[in-house]
Amino acid sequence: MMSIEIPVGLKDMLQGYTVEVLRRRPTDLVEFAIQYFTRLQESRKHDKHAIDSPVNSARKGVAFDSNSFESDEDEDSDDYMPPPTPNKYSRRVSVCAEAYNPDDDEDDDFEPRVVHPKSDEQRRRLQDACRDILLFKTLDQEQFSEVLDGMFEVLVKPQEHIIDQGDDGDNFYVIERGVYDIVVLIDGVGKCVGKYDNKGSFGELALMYNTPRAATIMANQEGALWGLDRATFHRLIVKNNAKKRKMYEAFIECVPLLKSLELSERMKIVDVVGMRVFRDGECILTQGDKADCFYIVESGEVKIMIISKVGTKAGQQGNAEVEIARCSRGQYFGELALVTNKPRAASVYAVGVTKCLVIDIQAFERLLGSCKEIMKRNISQYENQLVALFGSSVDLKH
Ligand code: 1OR
Ligand code: 1OR
Repeated sequence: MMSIEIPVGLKDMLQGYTVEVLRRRPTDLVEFAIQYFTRLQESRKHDKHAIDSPVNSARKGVAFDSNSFESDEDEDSDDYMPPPTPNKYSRRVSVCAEAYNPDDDEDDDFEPRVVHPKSDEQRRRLQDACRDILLFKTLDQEQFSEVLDGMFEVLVKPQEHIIDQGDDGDNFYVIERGVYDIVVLIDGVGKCVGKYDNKGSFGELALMYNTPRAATIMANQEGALWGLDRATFHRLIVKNNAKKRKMYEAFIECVPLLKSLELSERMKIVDVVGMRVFRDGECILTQGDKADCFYIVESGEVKIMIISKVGTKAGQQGNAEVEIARCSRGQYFGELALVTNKPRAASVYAVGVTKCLVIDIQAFERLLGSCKEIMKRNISQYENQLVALFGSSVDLKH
């Protein structure tokens, strides 16, 4: 009997192509095949390059579920064959074409996906860590699930530099746990300008604007992060930013607080804002809590309530929430705690369904620094109003 030897990798390669054809349903199969295999070749070159970098290979090493896939050794060997084109159901790790260029129409027809398979337990932890990530808040379900597929776990040691200021950007990171210092060189000296405390994300700027890393991020203790590679970040987040700019441009133009900023500065705010929708009566923030973000009302209304000591019928003192102000479209709240570095001075509730733009504290510091004077002026008005409204009998909790 004649035996035909099937070259190693052929089956995977054709299977990958077939899966993409079924997923994309291109009209021209030959044209699609040319694009597909060109990308595969590019991604293989890129992959080999990435493996050369110790940082990248370390990052990848921890990302993989050791039971289910080939090791870095396999990738390094000369026989290394690119894994099948990734899709949601693929069990193998795939790293695909590098930069997504939003102006390149071809990319719309063919967008290879990066999938890092995860155990149920990893996926649950990842979902928890990503729940409040503002950059993901304007993605649709499908885009969000692609982001989750593309993320890989990174374990870090105390003092480890996850990012060094001045480097090129490789990944975007979401924090699962750990405390991280933000260090910026000021007159040649590294100064800690802030911290991430067991939540948040970093590393988006170099990837969004193709600039060197703007800060060093250093682990204070042992921690866990989820990384997203540059190409996937571009394809999903940067592409979504164009849509976000269109959606919020007109609104952001008419926010009085932001009037003094340049258009480009306002657009940078749009790039990093998240959108949250609150139900009628839902608590948006609570008096006394630690603050990590700032809000602008896009539609609906919020009421601001403080806990005040009131006399009861029996002549005893009790605590009651008293409404002190409302904010509607274009107005902001949640700045006081960020400016004064104190806990939230009041609680805020939605009145009717309310949509708010949300800006995290680091972006607030970075992008709204020049608006702080306006905020401070308004804050001094709060105190005057307070005295006018309640006289001296009001007891703010702090
Ligand atoms: P990146 O890709 O530039 C460093 O890599 C990351 O640090 C950056 O993205 C942000 O995600 C994050 N200025 C610049 N980048 C910051 C800052 C920051 N904070 C966090 N990052 N400032 C500190 C604000 C508290 C302003 C410093 C002058
Ligand atoms: P935050 O970060 O402290 C609660 O979180 C937010 O409620 C606060 O920022 C402000 O945005 C807002 N008048 C108007 N708005 C207020 C006031 C206020 N206090 C807090 N917020 N006050 C005057 C009452 C007539 C109270 C001043 C302490």
